[in-house]
Amino acid sequence: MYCIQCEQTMQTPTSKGCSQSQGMCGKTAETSDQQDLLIAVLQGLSAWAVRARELGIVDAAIDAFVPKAFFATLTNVNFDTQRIVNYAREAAAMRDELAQRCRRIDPNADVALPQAALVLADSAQGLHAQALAWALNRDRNEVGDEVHGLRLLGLYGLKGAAAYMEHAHVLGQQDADIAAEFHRKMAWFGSQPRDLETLLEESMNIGRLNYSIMAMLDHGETSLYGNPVPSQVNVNPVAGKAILISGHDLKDLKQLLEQTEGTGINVYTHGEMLPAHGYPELKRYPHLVGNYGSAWQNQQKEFAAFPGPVIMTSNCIINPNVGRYTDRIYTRSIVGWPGVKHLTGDDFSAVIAHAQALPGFTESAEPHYITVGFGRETLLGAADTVIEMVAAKQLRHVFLVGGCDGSRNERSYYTDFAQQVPEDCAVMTLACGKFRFNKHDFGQIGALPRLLDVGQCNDSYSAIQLALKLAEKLGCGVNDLPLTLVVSWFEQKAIVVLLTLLSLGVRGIYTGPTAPAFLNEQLMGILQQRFGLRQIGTVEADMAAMLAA
Ligand code: FS2
Ligand code: SF4
Repeated sequence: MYCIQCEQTMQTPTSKGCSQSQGMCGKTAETSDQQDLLIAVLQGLSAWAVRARELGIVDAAIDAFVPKAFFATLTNVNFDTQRIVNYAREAAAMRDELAQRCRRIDPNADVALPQAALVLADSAQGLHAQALAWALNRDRNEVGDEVHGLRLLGLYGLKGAAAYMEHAHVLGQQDADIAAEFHRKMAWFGSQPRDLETLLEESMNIGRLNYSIMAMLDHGETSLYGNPVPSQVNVNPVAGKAILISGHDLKDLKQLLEQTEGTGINVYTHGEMLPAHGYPELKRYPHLVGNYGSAWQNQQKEFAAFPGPVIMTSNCIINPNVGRYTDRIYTRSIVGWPGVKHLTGDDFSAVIAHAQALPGFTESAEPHYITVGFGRETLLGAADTVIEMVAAKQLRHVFLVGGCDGSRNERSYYTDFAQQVPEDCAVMTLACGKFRFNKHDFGQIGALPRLLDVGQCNDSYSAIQLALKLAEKLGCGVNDLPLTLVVSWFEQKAIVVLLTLLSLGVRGIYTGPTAPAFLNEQLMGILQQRFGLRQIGTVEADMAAMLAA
């Protein structure tokens, strides 16, 4: 096992990366190894998808399958080895069928990438041997840490982009040009490139590609569910039967709301599903009663205490056996945990029946409201107000404080930071990192709330749109705005969002609490030198430096 993809990876003074029998997240060596093999097979399939396009063959099913299966290898998504192996077999079958179609047009059609000729073994032993041969660190000693780390920056960035492609696809959004570029990147990173400059440039290209993907996802969400509007959300329980839904997939929530209508069951959002309360087509259901709990790393306590079934629509799932709710949690789509019921299709009746059989909340708690829904349209609509407030010296600075949450104690930096933001400054936030401070009352600044919840991690697209709009209206660059990004790392969606920001020329981003291990010292040095990327220090010193800049 060799997995180094997230911020919580095991680190000792002498070695970095989860490399024993199980990773910090609970992923077994067997699952991890099979995920490496799946990546190799997907790279081979993508190489054929690139070749097929040259022959005029564009296969929408393959364009959807590759990112979806790749998504299953992200942190905290799929821990079920058999499902990973099934994806690999499906990919190999698609690849062989596509090769045949190509050869019907050009009998000599072929691709050079070795992964394209990978024939999966029939036995578990054979698959294990193949997985070791295709381990992501297979030539690390030969190429050195810098090249290896840069390859992983691209590969993990591509994983994040794949996740957003799948989220968009679920909402009916697919783009043949985006898919073509995605396949090219998959195949290219599969070719074990070694040139540092090209690797860095291709990582930036993945960032640019992801900008288009996030735009496509934004279009999918807003065309189906409307533009988010500022909305109050109760974060305390309401008496009655209850279902909790987590992850990023708004379509699952919509279907659940339709099917629970009139049943007396209350639906609660959890984690990255919180922004759903701002979408007109979702918030109109009165039985979407509120948000429960906080970020993913607290789920073992929070799900254990929830008196109804739980649905995980995407990342981040962690071991349900610890909190003893394995019989009460359901996975969807790419999510998997061995022994957990997996729901396919559009029918949630099993979860609904389960909720009816469980006690639900016996009494309501005093409501506590927070505000969400500062999506793209709302933010752009506030651009003139922001400019006027800055000109009148009423608004000094905006801090975007957000990103992924995690378990390290050092993450209290983000709570302290948000709470110490001066009264004449505002905080924009997004993704699950917001749960560190989003129940705190930040009050108002003029006509604006001082805390603006922009949405999920992918809604960084909305924050980027606001920054671009402000820069355009003021006739300056994004880096000249009184705006600082203070983001927290965890998994691969954060990596690709960072690549997007860097590719758009955003400089001086503060990151923390610790970099994922693949971003070794040399790589961080490169990113610091080229993009002014900074590591967080103390709240007081960082805040002073940001305001002075
Ligand atoms: Fe949080 Fe986990 Fe959003 Fe990440 S719920 S760390 O996957 O994607 O943000
Ligand atoms: Fe370790 Fe993170 Fe990989 Fe899990 S996803 S095995 S915690 S590096």
